[in-house]
Amino acid sequence: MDALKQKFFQKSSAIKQEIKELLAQNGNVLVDEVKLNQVFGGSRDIITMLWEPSLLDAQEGIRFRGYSLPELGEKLPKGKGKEPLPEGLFWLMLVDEIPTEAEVEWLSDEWERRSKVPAHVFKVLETLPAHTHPMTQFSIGINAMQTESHFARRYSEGMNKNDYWDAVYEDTMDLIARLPVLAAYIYRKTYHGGDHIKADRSLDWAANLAHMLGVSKSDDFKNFMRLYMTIHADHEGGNASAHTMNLIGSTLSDPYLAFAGCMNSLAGPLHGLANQEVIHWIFQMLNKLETRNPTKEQIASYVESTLAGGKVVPGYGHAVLRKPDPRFIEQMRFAKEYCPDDEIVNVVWKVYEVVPPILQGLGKVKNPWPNVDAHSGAILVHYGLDQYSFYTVLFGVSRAMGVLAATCWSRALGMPLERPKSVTLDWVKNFLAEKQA
Ligand code: HAX
Repeated sequence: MDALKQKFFQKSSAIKQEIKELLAQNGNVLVDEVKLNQVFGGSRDIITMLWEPSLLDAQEGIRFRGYSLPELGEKLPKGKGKEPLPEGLFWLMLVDEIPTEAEVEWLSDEWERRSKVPAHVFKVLETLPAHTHPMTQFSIGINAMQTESHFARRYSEGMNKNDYWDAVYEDTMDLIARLPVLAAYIYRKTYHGGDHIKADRSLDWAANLAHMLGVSKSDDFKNFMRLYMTIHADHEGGNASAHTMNLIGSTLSDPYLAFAGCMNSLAGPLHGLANQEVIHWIFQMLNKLETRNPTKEQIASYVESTLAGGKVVPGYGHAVLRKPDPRFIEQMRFAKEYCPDDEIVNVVWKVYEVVPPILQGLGKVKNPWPNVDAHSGAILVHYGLDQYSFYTVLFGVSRAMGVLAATCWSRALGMPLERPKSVTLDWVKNFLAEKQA
């Protein structure tokens, strides 16, 4: 058993026991109450799930095992690069420890060792029409890889429930290892006529993805990919994609099937697809205004026309956050260092000055500030990755780390089938009538 797996087993066994004792004493303690507004309003804020890798604070933003993004920037190993390695974040999310440089190097090698995608997956992708959206291809590719699931095979052979964590750990490691290869294959197939680039075994996980995409040979792009993969990795458990993962996983569907579902959820424009929508919206605006350097007044009038058209301003707002997203700020920090003069990056910064007061003025938007998706596209365009339909795939590769780490925990802790309660409108009316009586 590898050292990470052993560490995870020891920690999760101890915490399983701790939870048992905690619930024996406190199982009936009330942690929340549900209002009708929440029943009709997308279940906002209702506490219903345990999710170990990260926790989101409405004001502060995301913390991974207690660490903010700037803190992670200081503490996580950086290997040969200048930004924290996502391998280190995965280690932290899984076992709640900041790894050493040597541990992270081991994980890079381990993922490289597990990275072979079976040939039939590529064959399946080749049968799809050329215009198939990259997220659809990604989801189909993940489903096609399910033939390799340790969990599915061992379950069908009668696996003991005490061993679920072991099979899920193996699937987690394989899947994370293979996703960059799958993503790069989809990118090169869709936009570069199938001119694929071989992995560079000397590179870490994110840098190798940057290499296989083949849009820029610069070390800066590798650094951006390391940062990108780190900041998108997890956003607690209630967001749509993570929750989908949790829900599907709770049926003991294997991690491949659950992760494909997770990606289908990420592919919605109110969620992960917003990163594609943002850059699409920016280029539409620049084309309409026939300038690459719009004034704030021009941007404001374009925002107004978006709203008047009954559409949302992509990249702005959030279901939980009430401040500018620290993931946006981290990307801004990167862009200020690496590409401060890029014209699209500068448009993103100008949009940041213009949009919040307009959304605030509507009086209904709870969070007028930018989210993670408002910035990423401009930096990708800077490095030559301007096929924005591909952007959510990159988000998905990163998100695998958080949701799969959480799935390891769910199976190790023996979490049951997820099954919240729904009601009908008649039920609500009767409930209110009885309450009044
Ligand atoms: N532009 C215009 N209107 C917006 C808005 C925006 N960016 N954000 C919210 N609103 C509107 C809502 O559509 C809603 O209007 P109605 O009452 O007319 O339906 C009203 O303001 C209240 O919404 P809210 O409570 O502030 O926001 P929600 O929790 O309902 O929704 C969303 C959160 C992220 C879906 C929303 O802010 C939005 O649509 N933003 C734009 C799309 C986007 O950037 N999504 C990515 C979010 C982050 C993420 O998941 N990344 O992957």
